[in-house]
Amino acid sequence: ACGDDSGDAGGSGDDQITIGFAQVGAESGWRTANTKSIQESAKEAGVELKFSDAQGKQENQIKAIRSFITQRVDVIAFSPVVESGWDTVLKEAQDAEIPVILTDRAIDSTDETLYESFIGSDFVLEGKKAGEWLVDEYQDQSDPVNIVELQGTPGAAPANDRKAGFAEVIAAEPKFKVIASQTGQFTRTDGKQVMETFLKSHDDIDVLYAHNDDMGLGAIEAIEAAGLTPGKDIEIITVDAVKDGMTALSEGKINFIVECSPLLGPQLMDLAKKVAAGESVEKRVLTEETTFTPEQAKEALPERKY
Ligand code: GZL
Repeated sequence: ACGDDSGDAGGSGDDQITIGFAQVGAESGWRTANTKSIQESAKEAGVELKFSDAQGKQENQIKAIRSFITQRVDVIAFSPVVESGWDTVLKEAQDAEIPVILTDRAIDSTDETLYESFIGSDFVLEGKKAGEWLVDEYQDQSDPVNIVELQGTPGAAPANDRKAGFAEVIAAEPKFKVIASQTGQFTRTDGKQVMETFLKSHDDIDVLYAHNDDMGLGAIEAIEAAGLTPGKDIEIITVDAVKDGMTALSEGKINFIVECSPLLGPQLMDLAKKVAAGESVEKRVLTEETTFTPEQAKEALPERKY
């Protein structure tokens, strides 16, 4: 309620708080949907948002966090582009008594006092869901199943964990062989280029596992340019479930998508208000998400928000 003097830490006299948000960049459809969710939710929540785009560079995110400290924002939130290298700048935020919320991606720091909460998906589980679909899809085949993998940004939590979860599940069956695995930086352009090299060096690829839809969509262009049929000659599993990915899925060019929701804005605003008011919040907030087959994509597409 306006004017309630709940003794907010920092910030202006009334309820309105200011969040400094350091975004990864604009590398994928998922990322732009995530940015839109955060910006729209801030408006709806009456929160002042200072927003920075790091173009995928950790040093730019660190600079942005330092500028938010100087500006004395009430809360700092960010999606760490990679897992490591955050302790120093987060200690500076802690010393300035500005609480931090992690969104989307985690950090590998052992000092959990450096942030109040982490809201994002369980990327290992996402990798496992992809692996479980593959095990089921090939349960009647004993011949080797040759897999190529397009990894996300090197060092990023979703790349590390989606790889680990998938590998853990397919390790149960020796017929599954990852014959090539390389980063496509979560982008269509790189996904296409790397898939072209995979196709040049392997003529027996059965499956592509791409850590996000955008790399899978780039790979589809390379597969079609090579005269092969995506979804049939090479089965494709991706992660995210953004509109373009779901469209390709509904057309049978992708066979299975593991959803990773970018719509973290509303929950982030709730967390930030509580944290700014000095209330305790859950250390880990998991996002709701599911999986899609082509049939399910056809049904879901009309009301997809991103
Ligand atoms: C996952 C997010 C990843 C998406 C990619 O939460 O960090 O980064 O899967 C995005 O599309 O680039």
